[in-house]
Amino acid sequence: MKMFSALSVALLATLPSVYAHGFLGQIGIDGKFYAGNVPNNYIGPSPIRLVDDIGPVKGSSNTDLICGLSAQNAAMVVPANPGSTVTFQWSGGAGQKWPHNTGPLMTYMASCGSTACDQFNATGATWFKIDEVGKKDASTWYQADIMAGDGFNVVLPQNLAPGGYLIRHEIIALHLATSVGGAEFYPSCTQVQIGGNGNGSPSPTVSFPGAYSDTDPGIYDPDVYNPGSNYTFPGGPISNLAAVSESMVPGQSASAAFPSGTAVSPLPASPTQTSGNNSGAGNSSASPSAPTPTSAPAGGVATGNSGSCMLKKRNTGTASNVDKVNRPRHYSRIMRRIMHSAI
Ligand SMILES: *[C@@H]1O[C@H](CO)[C@@H](O)[C@H](O)[C@H]1NC(C)=O
Ligand SMILES: *[C@@H]1O[C@H](CO)[C@@H](O)[C@H](O)[C@H]1NC(C)=O
Ligand SMILES: *[C@@H]1O[C@H](CO)[C@@H](O)[C@H](O)[C@H]1NC(C)=O
Ligand SMILES: *[C@@H]1O[C@H](CO)[C@@H](O)[C@H](O)[C@H]1NC(C)=O
Ligand SMILES: [Cu+2]
Repeated sequence: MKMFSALSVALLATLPSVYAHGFLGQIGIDGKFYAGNVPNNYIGPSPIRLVDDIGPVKGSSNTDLICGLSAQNAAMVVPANPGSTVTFQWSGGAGQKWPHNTGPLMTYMASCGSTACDQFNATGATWFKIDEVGKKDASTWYQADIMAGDGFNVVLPQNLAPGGYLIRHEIIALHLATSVGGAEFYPSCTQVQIGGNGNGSPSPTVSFPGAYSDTDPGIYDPDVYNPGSNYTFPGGPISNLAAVSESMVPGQSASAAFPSGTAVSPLPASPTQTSGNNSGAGNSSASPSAPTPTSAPAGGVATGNSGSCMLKKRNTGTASNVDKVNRPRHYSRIMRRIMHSAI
């Protein structure tokens, strides 16, 4: 065993970039931050539903598309309001930044109805899209900023009716989307209790699974690496209850406290977004208040190098479910063996 560990360490050291898909490491609401639990390593109460692996959900009919891999209800339901600034901080797993840079970020919400959100079974929930961002220019996606460690802010719709909601914030990683079934879905669900006195009734709504098809142009995308290509978001248009705005925000390490007064810059409207109608996108007159967070708990993003992602076969049924980012096949096999032994 000792020999094998030494070998593992040596191999790990020689491989360019190892590990990692990722998960929503923490969420901030008006500057108050809550850790997400590290998959398979419950730490303590969180409003983010616990997934059991950092690997992707594969396949548009997978029921894990609702809230992530084998998602379990979270213990906390945290307060928010119409117009609250919600900050999503993605992590690539322990000590890693989010590893992907290709594909959209989309945010949906669903009412928990008369059920407390920590008890709410999201199967059959009625979702409405509040936000989506894709490419920032011809060849760069906003997701690249997430990979660089940034957080992402969404200002919640102004006319949300009070009550319990799930916020389903999702990254679709499209680096393998040139094959049908290649897209990697990373949904997350956060349980919030919306206050205020809004009375909006969302329309249109979608269900998960159901909103996506494996052959949607924004999910199977042979042109994904073509700089001139326009991206078509899946999941239908943004609902009447659109986010007020969205923006990138500098990310923080898991160990550092979130400083107050973090700069926020609203995103410019993307010239390449071709579907949906986010009237909030690029609204530069909107100036969401800078977060003044309290703490940055465990499970958040790290400041280490980004890695390409690795290896885990989950919930497949389609080809190309394994990431093969610049890595010879035999490395993958060796690494899979090591990961299984080492963890
Ligand atoms: C949620 O509802 C679905 C469909 O009714 C059911 O299959 C599933 O077991 C339920 N989940 C839980 C945790 O009760
Ligand atoms: C993308 O959309 C822009 C704006 O509508 C258009 O000018 C351009 O021709 C489109 N590009 C492609 C490759 O379709
Ligand atoms: C987008 O939404 C705005 C505000 O609701 C509306 O005025 C505009 O017509 C919409 N544009 C499209 C293309 O739907
Ligand atoms: C832009 O945001 C400001 C401030 O939130 C709001 O008053 C204005 O109506 C918005 N404009 C559009 C086009 O959404
Ligand atoms: Cu991945």
